[in-house]
Amino acid sequence: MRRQVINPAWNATLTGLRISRCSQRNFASVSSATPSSRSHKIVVVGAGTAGIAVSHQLLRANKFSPQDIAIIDPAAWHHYQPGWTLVGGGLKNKEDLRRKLVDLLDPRLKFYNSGVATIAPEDNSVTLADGNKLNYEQLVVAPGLSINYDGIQGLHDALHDPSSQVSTIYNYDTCDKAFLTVERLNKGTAIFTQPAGVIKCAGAPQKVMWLALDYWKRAGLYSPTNPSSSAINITFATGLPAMFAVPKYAAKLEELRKERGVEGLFQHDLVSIDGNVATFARPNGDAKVARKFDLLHVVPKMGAPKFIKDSGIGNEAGYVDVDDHSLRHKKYPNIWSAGDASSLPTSKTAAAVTSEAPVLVRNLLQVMGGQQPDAAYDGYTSCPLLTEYGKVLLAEFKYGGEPKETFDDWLGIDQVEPRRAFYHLKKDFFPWVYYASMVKGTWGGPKGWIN
Ligand code: UQ1
Repeated sequence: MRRQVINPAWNATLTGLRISRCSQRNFASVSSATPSSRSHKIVVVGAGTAGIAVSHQLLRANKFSPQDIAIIDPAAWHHYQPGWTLVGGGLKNKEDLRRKLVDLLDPRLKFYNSGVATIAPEDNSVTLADGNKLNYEQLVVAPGLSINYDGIQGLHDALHDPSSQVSTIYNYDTCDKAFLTVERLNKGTAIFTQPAGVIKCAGAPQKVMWLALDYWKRAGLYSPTNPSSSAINITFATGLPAMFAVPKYAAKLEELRKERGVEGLFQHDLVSIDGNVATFARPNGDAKVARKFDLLHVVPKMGAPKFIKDSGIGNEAGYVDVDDHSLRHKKYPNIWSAGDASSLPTSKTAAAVTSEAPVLVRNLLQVMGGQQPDAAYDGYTSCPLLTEYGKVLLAEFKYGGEPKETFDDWLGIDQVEPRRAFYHLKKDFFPWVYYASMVKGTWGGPKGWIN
């Protein structure tokens, strides 16, 4: 394990972030410097998947001069986070999935490598962590999610202990530890958790498990047809009531779970780790359940960065309160949001951003041109769910949990069946097209190349 370097700026966050200096972007710290004030036509908060795609799609409209658009992000690195499940399965090196953020940004963008202290929507301004103030005509808020490592007692220390069998793929620093723990296990109980509540990429918690299962199967340590006499036994413990939120895919994944002898603990929400004991909360005040483990893959709790709610632009749950279809703020018509920190009631993925960004950009440009915005997002999102080495179930759906399958529409292929072609999309094509096109504003997901 690499030594952890703790970013002192994080001390100011209330979310309890204490893990990676680069995979998490801290937007809520304040430091002192000589404050100044600048104006931009558009300010974009966040240079993750949504912020960077939106910024570059805006530039490609050829309506802006250099520095008309500003982008704010405190991070040094930009990560292809969908690849971290592949790192957890030993299929990729995490170093290959990141780029220096500054190298991805078009020089026509004004880059503020800083966090955000607060947004003042009535004043059309953003105050940066370094005290500088930016005025905007239009604001795009896309800071992503914060991970609350302190939401599970004992998690922080267990993750940082190189000898522990506790890991998570939801972090640059520990995504490779996940595979080490899988390789190291030769007998006992492996538990894979998923919290109650919203996380990014809701399928990832079980992707890691399916790959680990396949790894142990190939190593002769797990027999799906005879789990009770296998050296390793496997449990999926989720805070949710089913394997997946969309009934079509949930049914298939439940079938796989049973077929493969994986124990399912539903509505079991991990709350603490103490040595080799994991404790789960149950609904309705039922007694907590404690389980011994020899390997624990944890998915921490997540939420929107606190400055969103503090700035008065969040909904009850703290996400940027935008219209489900126009992506325009419900109260402030010159504020927009896409990506994980938005209130859009869909599964939070990079695939969702492929459909959200063009809608946001079109509507924002129409509003700037004095027109009515006419583009509507239908909730499209996708989860390329690794079910074993070499196979992916390509879940694609829209609002209402209704399947919207690209290859069914196109070729009549039912995507509920795990396939090798989808595996190569996930492992080879998406990581490539992401850096070759998506971050440049030229990838429209199921629509193919755009702009
Ligand atoms: C996609 O465009 C994309 O972006 C690179 C992904 O990576 C995170 C995806 O997982 C998916 C599913 C898409 C959607 C594109 C197609 C062709 C189905």
